[in-house]
Order: sequence, then structure tokens, then C-alpha cells
Amino acid sequence: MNIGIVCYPTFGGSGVVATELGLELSKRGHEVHFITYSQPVRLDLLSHNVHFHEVNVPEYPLFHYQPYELALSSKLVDTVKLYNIDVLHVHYAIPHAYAAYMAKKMLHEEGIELPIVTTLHGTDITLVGSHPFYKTAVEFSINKSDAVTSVSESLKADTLRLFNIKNNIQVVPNFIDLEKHVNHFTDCQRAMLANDNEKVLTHISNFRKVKRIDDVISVFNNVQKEIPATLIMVGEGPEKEPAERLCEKLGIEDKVKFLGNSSEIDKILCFSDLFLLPSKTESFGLAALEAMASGVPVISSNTGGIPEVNKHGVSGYLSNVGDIEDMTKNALKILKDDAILAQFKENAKKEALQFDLHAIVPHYEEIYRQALTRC
Ligand code: GMT
Repeated sequence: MNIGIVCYPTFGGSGVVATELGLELSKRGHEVHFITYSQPVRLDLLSHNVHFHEVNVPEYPLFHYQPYELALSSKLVDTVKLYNIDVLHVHYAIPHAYAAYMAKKMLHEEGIELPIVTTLHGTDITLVGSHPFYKTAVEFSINKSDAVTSVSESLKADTLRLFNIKNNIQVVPNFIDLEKHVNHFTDCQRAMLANDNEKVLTHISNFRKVKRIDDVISVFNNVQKEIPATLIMVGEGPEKEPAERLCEKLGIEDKVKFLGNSSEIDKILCFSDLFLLPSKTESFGLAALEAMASGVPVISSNTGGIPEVNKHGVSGYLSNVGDIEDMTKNALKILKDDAILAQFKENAKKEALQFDLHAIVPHYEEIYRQALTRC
């Protein structure tokens, strides 16, 4: 098939999933076209059947807001016609599902039928999409998609609760390329970031309010009072600076390393002992799955789709949102005893197996085929 993929090209989970999906589809013999405003960060290799088409939005002083949806839908129409794209898979409803529907209508006028598959990722529903300013258009574009998928049962339930959805929503969980997380690094480079006697705790996110970065710091602060430990913070976002200030205030700035965005997550995870994800809400928690695949147990909140990924008492522990004491207790339970830590590491790896991309990607292929026959 010739498959068009629309996504955010950034470090966010939806962009990562879309990119990994496109790469795997190309390995399975499909022609894949990424259509977005810059080359997706994990798309380092373009090959004969992986293409990138940039959406340009020139600045014009009349516009207070540049019309990205307009540029995207025009680019979609042109790309579909030029490359005979069979199906368009849009990741994140806003504004991608809306722009895709406009493209579909324009193509229809020219006698071309383009099936649209929309994957809901989380904040496009829970935080942003259901806001009254966007809700009408988001609901409309979900209902107009030829197939709709969500990354967890929890997100499906949220979508049905927050919107009037007439379409069937199929749950296709996020997935992981386990090959990338098998820890085949002989030079784990742990020594660069931690002393031998220290346990390494890690957090990876886009440092938005929803990630509750203060809770990450507070749990770590409690843990390092009990055992030698270091905290690695990976990512960029508005809460990063306040977090750095909080570390200074607590006097733990020498024990917390802020690394910024990284495309070497697997290398960082290979020397991590525990992953912290205390989010207020999380449709899935791809970062937790990446940690588990690298054999890193997870201390998380029990919100949204996280319990579908992190299993309480098996791959880590779940606590109520904001329950720092419980998260600390659980973290220490795992970290204080090397035999227990080893068991949790093993379990985390095993739990991640069910999200192997080879098992999940065929579901999307089937959804594309069904959408094509319906169109
Ligand atoms: O985590 C974020 O805030 C980024 C966001 C995104 O759109 O990239 O992540 C969402 O999609 C990921 C991939 O499906 C999920 O793993 C994240 O749980 C989800 N984030 C939230 O629901 C807050």
C-alpha cells in the first residue's frame, strides 16, 4: 500500500509512535509518506520507500495565527495525487483529522476517494480536544474518519464520555521495537552519570504540567535521603526551569542531571534502575513502556491508561496521583534490595513483550484494508 502518515514531528509520544509505525510498515513492504512541518525526530533514515514531505506555512503579517490546517490540507491533496496514496493515517486529532477531512472532500471533487484513519493519542481528547473552543470540530472530524483507533481502553472510554461519537473506536495499543531495547551496549556509560554505589532514577517527558514534575523531584528527594541515588531528567518543556529551581531549593542540584531532549533514550535506560511517571493523566505512557522494555521498573500514578501498561507489584507500582509518600515507599521497596530489584527488572521486560511491534502493527494494516474496502 501507499500510506500517508500525518503526525507531530517532535519528541512527543504520538510522533514517536507514528514514526516507528511508518518505519515498520516500510520494512513490511509498504511505501510510506510522512507529511508534516519538519522531519520527525526519530526518522533519521530515509530510504527508497520512506519519504518526507514538508508542510510549509509562510509567515504573513496579516495573520495573527498562521493557517497550518490550510497548508496541511493543500499539501495532503497534492501529495495524495502525486504519489497515489491509498490511505491516510493521521496521528493526534487536532488539527490533523480536521485537515485530512478537508483534503478528502477536495479529492472527492476530483473523483479520488481517500480513506482516513485517525488515531487518538490522549491530550487531543482529554486536555485540549474536549475544550469548548475545539470540541465541535474535533467531534466532527472523529465522526467523519473512516476508521478511528485509540491507544488504550481508557482513552476510548474518555473519548466516548467526552464526545458524542457515532464511529466505532478500535483500541490498538502503542507498541515498541524490542530490538532497540535489548541492552546490547557493552559500554553502558553509567559511570558518566552516576557513582557505582548509587541507584539511578530516570524521568523522561515533555516537562508539561500534566507530568507533575514536582512529584518526580519530591519522590527522588525522599529516596536519596535513604539510599545513595542520582536522578536523570530527560526532555524539554515549560516545567524544566521550575524543576531546576526546586532542586536548588532542596539542595539536591548535584544529584539531579537535566539532559534535555535525547535521541538516545535506550542508552540512558540501559543504566537506569527505576523510572518515575507520576502524571496527572496519561492515555498510555509510552515512556513507561520504553523503560520496561529496557528492564527498568516503573513507579507511576494509577491514572488513565497507565494500569494497562505498568502492572502493580509486577513491573513496578501504581499510586494515586500526588501520593508522594506511597510512591517513595514503593520506590524504596524496589531499590533497597538488589534481589527484589533484579526480579522487578526481569518482570518489566516480560510485561513489555506483549507490546512488541510485530504483534501490533498488523492490526493497523488490517484497519487500512478495511477502510479501503469501505471507501
Ligand atoms: O505525553 C505527552 O504529553 C505527549 C503526548 C503526545 O501527543 O505525543 O502523549 C500522548 O500520546 C502518547 C502516545 O500515544 C501516550 O503514550 C501518552 O500517554 C499521551 N499523553 C497523555 O495522555 C498526557
